[in-house]
This record gives sequence, C-alpha cells and structure tokens, in this order.
Amino acid sequence: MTDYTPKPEHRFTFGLWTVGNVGRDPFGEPVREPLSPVEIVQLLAEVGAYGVNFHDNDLIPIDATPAERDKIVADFKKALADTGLVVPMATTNLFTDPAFKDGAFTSNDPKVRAYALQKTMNAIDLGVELGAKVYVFWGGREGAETDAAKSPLDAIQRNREAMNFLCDYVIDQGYDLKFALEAKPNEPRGHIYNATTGHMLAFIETLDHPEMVGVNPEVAHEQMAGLNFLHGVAQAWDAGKLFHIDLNDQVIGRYDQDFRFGSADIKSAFFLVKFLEDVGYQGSRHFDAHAYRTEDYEGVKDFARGCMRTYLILKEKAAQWNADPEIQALLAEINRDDGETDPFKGAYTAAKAAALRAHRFDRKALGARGLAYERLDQLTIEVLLGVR
Ligand code: DIG
Ligand code: MN
Ligand code: MN
Repeated sequence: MTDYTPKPEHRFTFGLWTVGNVGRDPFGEPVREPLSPVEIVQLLAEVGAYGVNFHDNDLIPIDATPAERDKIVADFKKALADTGLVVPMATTNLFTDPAFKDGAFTSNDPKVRAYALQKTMNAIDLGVELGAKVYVFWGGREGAETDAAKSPLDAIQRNREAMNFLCDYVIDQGYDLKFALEAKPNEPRGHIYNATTGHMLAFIETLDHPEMVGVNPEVAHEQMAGLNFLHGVAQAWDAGKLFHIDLNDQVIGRYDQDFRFGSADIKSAFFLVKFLEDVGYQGSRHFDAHAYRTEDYEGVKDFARGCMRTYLILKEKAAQWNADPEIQALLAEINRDDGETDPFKGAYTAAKAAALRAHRFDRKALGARGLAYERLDQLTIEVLLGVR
C-alpha cells in the first residue's frame, strides 16, 4: 500500500479562507464557527499541509488598529514558526467591502481605484513580510451587469494602469515577488473582465513589465466557462506563465463550486496531475476549495486530507500510466513516423516548400487509418479504476 501522506516537498497549500470557510452561501447563514488565523494554521499543520495563503483581510480585519494588526501578525508568525508552515502566496481582498461594489481597479470612481491601489500596496507589504513570493490578483468585482455602465476598453486600460503601477511599486521596493492573475468568467459580477486564462495571457503582453506577471488558473473558473482546464494550463506553461495554480473541482456549467480536488471530474484531475508532474511544475499545489456546507470541522479536515490524498493517488496513477507497456506501445504506434515527411520538416525554406508541393499524399490511406483512441482511453480508465 503506497503512502499517500502529504509531505512538504509536495507543496500542498490552502488559503485561510478555504478551511476557514464558515459555510455561508447566498441562501444560508454560516454553519461553522469562525476559526482564528492561528487555529487555521494549526488545523492545516494537523492535516499535513506545507503552506498557508491569505487575503489581507483574512488575516487583518479591514478596520483593525495598527496595534491590533501588529498583534495579529506576531501571533500568526509564531503559529508559522511553531508548525513549520510557510506562506508562498498572498493576495488582496478587493471584493468584499461595499466600496468595491463596482470593482476596484476598474471602478468608475477614481477614489475607489486609488483606494484599491493603496490597499493592494499595503497587502503586498504584508505578504512580503510573511514570506510570499507570488502575489495573486483575482478581480472578482472587476466586471459589469450592464455594459451601459462603462466601456470594456476603459476597464482594460484601468486594469493595465493598476498592474503597471503595482509592478513599478514592487520594483521600487526591491521585492522578490511575481504577480499571478486569476481569471473567472462571472460571479459575483454578471460578467468579469479578462474572463479566462487565455484573456489574461493576452492582457499580460500589453503590460509594461510582462516578465513579472503570470497566471493563476483555477479549475472551477475555466470549467465554468465550459473550457478544458488542462489546455489552458498547458498554454500558460508553454508561455512560461504558470506562476501558481488553484486546484479544486467543478461540475461544468454551474456556479463556482470550489469542490474538493478530484471530487467531480476524476479523469480531468488525472490528466492535470499527470501534466503538472510530467512537466516538472515546481510551484504550489494550492487548493482553493472548501468543504461541503454539511460539514463540521472534522469534515473540513476530511476535505483537506481528501484534496491532498487524491492528488497523490493520481500522481501515482500518472506514473503507472507512463510505465504501462500496452499504453506506451499504443502511443508509439499512434505517433509512428516512417520518415516520408522528413524532407520538409522544420522551419520554412523555399526548397522544402517546393518538395512539399511536389509530394503526392495518399489521402485515402490517411483517412482510413484507425487510431485506437478508444483502446487508449479505456486503458486510461482501467488505470484509474485500479484494474491494471
Ligand atoms: C477565488 O477563486 C480567488 C480568491 O479566493 C482569491 O483571491 C484567489 C486566490 O487563489 N482565488
Ligand atoms: Mn473559485
Ligand atoms: Mn481561486
């Protein structure tokens, strides 16, 4: 029996807001008593997490006095020292307070836009103080219910102005910090700008310091848009922009469910884990998820353990898939190359183009070939079902 005990080298992290979620939803009051940041750190240490992430106001209440802030930070640092947990990522809450009801960086009110920058600079300082090397931006309120309210062009330009200002702030402070932009198509706004990871990758290239900025794709958010999460992650990785990742699960076409990792679509979770392990992703495996509203805190611990155990089980299944002789033989056959196209492979030359034009393909044979994907996918299913 393999040991699926989480270890620091697995880099499993949870936000304070995940296992600290009190179970409030749009149709119901909290079902769990709030835990303090220190109690959450202790819970995460008990289940075997490597690190803990936070929004500024998960840790420091928005109206805390400087003295209250300092006490909270001191207690939090002690809990980190006592448990050995680290803080790989921090982020700003720019979505809860009513001031942000029309967005933060994209608000029509210049005072709100300026306040959002001030709040984010303070939150960046706090994150760096606690050791964060990645800073996430999730623009949960950067959106619209009616496009009568503002031009999407203004929104894009305001988002860019804010990101450029904050990149320059980090440079000016000399912080060792990278930004990771997290997309979501909607909720809590009717529409959210930069709706998918793809939009974010394009937006990053318009910034003054694109090298400082990557993405933080979340399973549920891409799937809310009906997209294949792995394909978005692969595009981010290919672009050198996978700076962080939010793991959870989701039934496509529903509200943001933030389910326990692997609990809704185990096959997609398998291909994602296989990808991250195959490419050697070295970042946090951050579970931005929360337990069912039905749970008490023992159930919350089951949720957290389940996220990590499922990841480790799928990591083992991926190694098994990679080593399966029948699967690898099928892949070799599927990708066979008899050398017929060698004369025109690779970068363009006029000679290659001429040779390619002159080449006669047996189109009917190309179309007649059976690719055995049914067999390959069935073998994959059987690896997942544990019968191989
Ligand atoms: C929601 O998916 C968002 C917020 O929880 C947070 O800003 C970000 C950090 O992972 N994810
Ligand atoms: Mn989510
Ligand atoms: Mn997230």
